[in-house]
Amino acid sequence: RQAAFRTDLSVLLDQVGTGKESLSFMKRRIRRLAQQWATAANRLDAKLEQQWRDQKKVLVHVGFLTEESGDVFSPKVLKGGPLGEMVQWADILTALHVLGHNLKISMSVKELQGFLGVPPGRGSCPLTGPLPFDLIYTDYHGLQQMKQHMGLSLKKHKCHIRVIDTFGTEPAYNHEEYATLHGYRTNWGYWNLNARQYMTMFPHTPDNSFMGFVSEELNETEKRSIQQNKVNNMAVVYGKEASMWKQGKESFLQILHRYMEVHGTVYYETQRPPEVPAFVKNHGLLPQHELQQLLRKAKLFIGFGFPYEGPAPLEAIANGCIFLQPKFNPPHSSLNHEFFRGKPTSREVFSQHPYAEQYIGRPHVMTVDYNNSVEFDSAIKEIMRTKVEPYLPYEYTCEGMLERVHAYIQHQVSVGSAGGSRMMGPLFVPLPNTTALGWASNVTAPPAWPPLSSLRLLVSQEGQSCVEACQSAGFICEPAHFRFINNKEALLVDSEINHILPAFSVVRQECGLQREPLLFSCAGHSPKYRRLCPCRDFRHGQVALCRDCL
Ligand code: U2F
Repeated sequence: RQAAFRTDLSVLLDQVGTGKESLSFMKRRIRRLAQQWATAANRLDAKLEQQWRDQKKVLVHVGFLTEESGDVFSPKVLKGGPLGEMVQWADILTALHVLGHNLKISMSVKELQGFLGVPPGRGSCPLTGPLPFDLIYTDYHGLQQMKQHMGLSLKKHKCHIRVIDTFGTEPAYNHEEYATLHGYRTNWGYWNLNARQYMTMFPHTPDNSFMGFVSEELNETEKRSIQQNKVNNMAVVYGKEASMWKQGKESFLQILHRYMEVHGTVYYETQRPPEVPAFVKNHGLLPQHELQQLLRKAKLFIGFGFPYEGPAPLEAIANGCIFLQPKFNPPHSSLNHEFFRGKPTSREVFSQHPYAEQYIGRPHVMTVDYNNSVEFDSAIKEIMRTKVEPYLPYEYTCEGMLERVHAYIQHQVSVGSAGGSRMMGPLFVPLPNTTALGWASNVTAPPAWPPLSSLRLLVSQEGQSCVEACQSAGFICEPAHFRFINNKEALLVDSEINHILPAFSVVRQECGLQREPLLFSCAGHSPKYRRLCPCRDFRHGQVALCRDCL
């Protein structure tokens, strides 16, 4: 069946259910953005020009909100706890609904069992027969629950699963045997999925797929009125929980206060949190739409280093604020920071919000060393002088998210229908007969996605990862292309260039190919190797898609 765009969200709102603050938060958000989604749906509909879109049977099982996983998030929704994940799930649900798929939503193990056809009370009874869904979106908690309740058949149906994973999972952590042998085993990783089945909040780990979320887009009239009403000396602090204001913040807050009126949205019960200095005008935790109003007036949104990689800076920038954030030197990672410890990634985070730094940058984003009071002081002065327009990258608009999710659903899956057991697309296809120059024309079915025309072959420096090598050349690493370059012919492309695998060992003067497709990794690097990197082009404002990807 062909999927048809939906602009009415009432069925979705009914499906989300009631009884928890997290669900109410998500529903408020869905309602508030309904008009934006409808406009975006109409625009994308026109852009796709009648392109056929399969209607998929989709199950969304939100593991972290199930009672069985402890659901620590719901009780904190109104108390300054994390909301980023709920923002993202609300948007994923809306995108799937708007794209016209046949959607089922589960927020408990019981519902999961019901949808999967597992008889209640027979927890370990494996699902028999075909899987009633083409795609299942879940998270690490949900994956664990599915393992318990689907037993062995999870393995068989694994290719239909997508795992929403904020900070990302690198291939070395995902491959069970490799992770166990080489010290990459964590509580979360080692599911032996194709790394592209993990979907992240920001495009920070190209080995995974970038799912994202949305932020409100302003029309021209709103943009103009915001610019007219900006209060040049008004700053809002990024941090809704008192603990984010702890220790070491006084010195730069004092500097900031010399120039600006400082506002906060810190949750409190009855008394003002002692961590928040008296000169700060604290509004308490605000509902999302009131926060937007505050950001419309403010000139500066200032980060204290935590939370990492949340949605709020994008909202601030979209409302015409400049986002000021601390540089991390040395970078934070699972090796040196409690928050990242045990997460299945070695990614180094060089500032509070690397996406804002790398993809947006000045004048909207300033990343400075907060320990250097001179640098900090001059950043504040510069911010007060600078005029900026509200800005939202296309990939964070409703249309951008719909476009991306549409492309994944239609192209990233193998053609298999519900019940099929083929592994997800490209990695498991036999290598085409490639030659140095002719590989684009010699490809046999099924067609590659992203298409091979997007491939740009590069050799990294010693110690450099393919993430960095591609980035420095203005491209993005594309793990789906590894299979085309992991062969002798590709290495012969330039036998002169002394080429983790495929790569060239500088010491041994030897090339090495990769035998385990699950270990193709954009992130890998080693001082002893120069890597062969499959980069690709990307659309301006939509890094998940190559030029010919739609
Ligand atoms: C991130 O989670 P957070 O919830 O801490 O992320 P924030 O950027 O603070 O914002 C989440 C939403 O909270 C809303 C705001 C954002 O959309 O509009 N909000 C609000 O409604 N009222 C207020 O007064 C202030 C904010 C990240 F997203 C998670 O993945 C991480 O786990 C977490 C820790 O790094 O950080």
